Amino acid sequence: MTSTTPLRQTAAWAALEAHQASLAGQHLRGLFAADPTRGTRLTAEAAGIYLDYSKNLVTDETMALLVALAEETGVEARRDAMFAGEAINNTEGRAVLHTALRMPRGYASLPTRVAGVSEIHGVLDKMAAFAERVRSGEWKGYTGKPIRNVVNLGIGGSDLGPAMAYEALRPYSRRDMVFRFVSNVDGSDFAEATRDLDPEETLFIVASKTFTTIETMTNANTARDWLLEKLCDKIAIAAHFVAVSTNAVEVARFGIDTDNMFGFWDWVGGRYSLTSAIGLSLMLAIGPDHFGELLDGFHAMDEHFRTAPIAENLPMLLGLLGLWYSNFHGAETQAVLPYDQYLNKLTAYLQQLDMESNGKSVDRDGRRLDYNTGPVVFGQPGTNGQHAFYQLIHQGTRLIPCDFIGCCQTQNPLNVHHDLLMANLFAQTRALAFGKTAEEVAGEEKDAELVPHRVFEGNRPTNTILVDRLTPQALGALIALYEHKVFTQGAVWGINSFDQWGVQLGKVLATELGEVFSGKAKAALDSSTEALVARYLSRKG
Ligand code: G6Q
Repeated sequence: MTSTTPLRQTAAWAALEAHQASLAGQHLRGLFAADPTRGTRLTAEAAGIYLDYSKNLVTDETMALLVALAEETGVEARRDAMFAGEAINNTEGRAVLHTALRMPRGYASLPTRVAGVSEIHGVLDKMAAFAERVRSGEWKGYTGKPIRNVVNLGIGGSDLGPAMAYEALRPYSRRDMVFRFVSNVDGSDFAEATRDLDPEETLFIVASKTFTTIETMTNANTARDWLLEKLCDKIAIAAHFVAVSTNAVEVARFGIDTDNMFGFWDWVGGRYSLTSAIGLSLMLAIGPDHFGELLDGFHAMDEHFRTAPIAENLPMLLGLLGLWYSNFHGAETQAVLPYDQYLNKLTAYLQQLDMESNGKSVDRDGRRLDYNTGPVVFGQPGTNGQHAFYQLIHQGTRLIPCDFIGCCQTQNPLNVHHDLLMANLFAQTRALAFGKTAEEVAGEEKDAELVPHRVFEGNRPTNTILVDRLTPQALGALIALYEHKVFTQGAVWGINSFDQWGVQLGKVLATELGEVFSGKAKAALDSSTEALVARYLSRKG
C-alpha cells in the first residue's frame, strides 16, 4: 500500500471482509472438532510467554489474510523505523525510542545518533547508585534517620507504570520499607498516603517529564509544606526530594538540587516510560538487580517483535486478532483479565497504554478515518470479575474479545488456592468458546421455559497468555508484548500512536476554571457550567 491508499481500499481489507462473510455459521465447537491439533497449533511462544490463540474466531485462512493485511500496510517497515530512531511521532516531530531504554550496554543496534541515547546507561547507573544508598541506609534524611518511606508523586505515565509494576513485583520488594504512589489532585490522595508517615524518614520522588503538570506540582508543593511543617528548615528539602524529569530548569526552580535529578528524553512517551528514570520508585523497591531483570524481559520481547515473522510474532498476532474483532466483527471493547492478584493494576495500566495511544480518529496525515480504531479496554483480576461483569461477556448481546493472563507458579503456595485459580481461568475460556447448547441444557433442566435462559451460545473469542512465574523478567516481557500489540494496531490503522492531544484540552480548561474560582479571571461559560460553578462556589464552605 502506498501511504495514500486508504486502509479500506487495500486488497487485504477487501479479502478479509469477504472472508468474514464466508465464516458465518462457523462455531468454535466445529473448528475444534474438525482439527484435534488446533489447541496446540494455534499457539506461539517467545520471551517466556506462551500464547494460545486457538479459541479465536479464526481459521488458517483468516490468519493468513491478517498477516497479508500487516504486510500490505507496512507494519514491519514502520516497526523498523521505530527501532532505528526515525521521527515516527510525526505530530510532535519526535523519535519513539522506549525500546532503546532496555537495550543492553554495548548493544550493536543502539541508535546512538539520536541525542540522549548514549546517556541511557549513565542514568541507569546513577539510579542504581542512588537506590543502593537509600536501600542501605547510607542516604540519610535531614535529621540523620535512614529513609523508610518512598512516595512517588506523578500522574498518568509518570504514575501508572511504577504503581502497577510495584504491585506486580511486591514479592521482590523491600518489605521493611513503605512505597506509596500519589497521583490525584484530590488532596485526599496525598492525605491518606502520608497520614501514617514520619517526614524524617520519607523521601518524595517528583516524577514529571515536563515538571509543569498541575496535579503533580500541586502534590509536590503540598509535600514540601508537609515536610517543612515538621522539619522547619528549607535545607531539609535536599535530603527528602529528588526529581525525575526532562526539565532541569523547573526542577531547580522548585528547589531540588539538579544533582538529585534523574533525566530522560523527549523520545520517551509518558505511557512508555516505566523503563526510563520514571521507574526510580520501582528500582528503590525491588533493587537494581531485579530492575535489570525487568529490562531484560522487555528487551527479550523487543527482540522477538523486531525479528520474528509476522505469523509467529506474538505482539503482531495479538494486534491483528484485536483488529479482526474491532474492524470486521463490530467489537467495541477488549477485556484484559489477569488471573493473578499481583497484576491487579495491569488493566488500568493497559487502559492508558492502549486508549491514549490508539484513541485517534484521523490518520497520520490528518485525514478523517472511516473505520474504528482503539477499543475500550477494561477488566479486573480473576476470579473477582467472574462474580461481577462476566455475565455480559457470556450471555450479553455484544462480542467482547478477552485476554486471559495466568501464571503457572504461584508466589504464595497456600492450600489449593492456585489450582482453583487456574481451574477458573481455563473453565472460563472453555465456557466462552464452547458454551452450552439448548439440547445440553434440556438434558438437565426440566422446566422448558428456563432453557433459553440457561443456554450459552459460546463462540466468544479469547486469548490465553501464560507465564511460568511472575518474575521481573516475565513482567517486562508481558508489558512489552502489549506495547507492541498497540504499535501493530496503530501501524495498520495508519495513526500516530505516540501523541495525546486529546489530553490537552481538559488541562487548559481546568486551568481557566481554576482562575475563575479564585476570581483572577472571568470566562464566558455555557449555561450548564456557569450554574454548576455557581452552585459549587456557594456551597463549598
Ligand atoms: C502519557 C501522557 C500523560 C503524561 C502525564 C504526566 O503518555 O503523556 O499520561 O504521562 O500527563 O505528564 P508529566 O510526566 O509531564 O507530568
